[in-house]
Amino acid sequence: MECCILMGKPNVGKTSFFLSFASYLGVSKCQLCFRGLDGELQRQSYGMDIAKKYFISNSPFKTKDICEIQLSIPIYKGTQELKLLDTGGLTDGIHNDPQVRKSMALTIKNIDNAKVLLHMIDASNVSTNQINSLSLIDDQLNKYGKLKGKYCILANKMDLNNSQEGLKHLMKKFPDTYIIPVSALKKMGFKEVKMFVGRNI
Ligand SMILES: Nc1nc2c(ncn2[C@@H]2O[C@H](COP(=O)(O)OP(=O)(O)OP(=O)(O)O)[C@@H](O)[C@H]2O)c(=O)[nH]1
Ligand SMILES: [Mg+2]
Repeated sequence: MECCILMGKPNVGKTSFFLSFASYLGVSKCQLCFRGLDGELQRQSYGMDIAKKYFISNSPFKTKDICEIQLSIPIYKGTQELKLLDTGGLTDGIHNDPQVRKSMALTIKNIDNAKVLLHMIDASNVSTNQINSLSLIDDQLNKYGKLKGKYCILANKMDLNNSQEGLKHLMKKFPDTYIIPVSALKKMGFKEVKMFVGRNI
């Protein structure tokens, strides 16, 4: 089964989008598969609300494993099954925590195997100097994504005040990339993401 992967800096909202988008596509109870660095797969079932409570956090590096969910997405002649992958956040340079370094290595390995790449950026924080602000790793992901092809940017947190400014900045910085404004919190922009994934998977 083909994979679509969510990638980006920590705290940009990847897990929030992962769970909200799955519930938008009709998943009410999620069978999550966690794959650790040793490659071993663990399956667990959660109600969406419990999953949101356990796996979304305001502190960075909450997600360290690769988390999978199976989805069905409308395509031209019917529906297509795919795996959506949530990943640990990536940062610039070499992180001092070995667990975080392992998580980043796992993310990069999975990006390489995925067919569709969704690069999430926090539009409310592009010009600040926080863990989830736009930085060098975003340039690198953009370069890689464009080379690979089936790639777009999800500008998340569009429900926040300063995100419109952030979106303008992203459009200027990445003029030749398809950018979809979304809000994982308010389920905004999900139709466009569904169409993009459906076209490219
Ligand atoms: N206002 C707003 N907040 C959001 C949105 N999406 C996520 N957040 C908040 O951003 C914070 C980080 O969300 P996560 O989904 O855990 O982010 P992540 O990218 O998975 O982070 P890591 O697992 O650490 O890499 C949480 O406090 C979320 O509630 C959004 O669309 N709007
Ligand atoms: Mg996460």
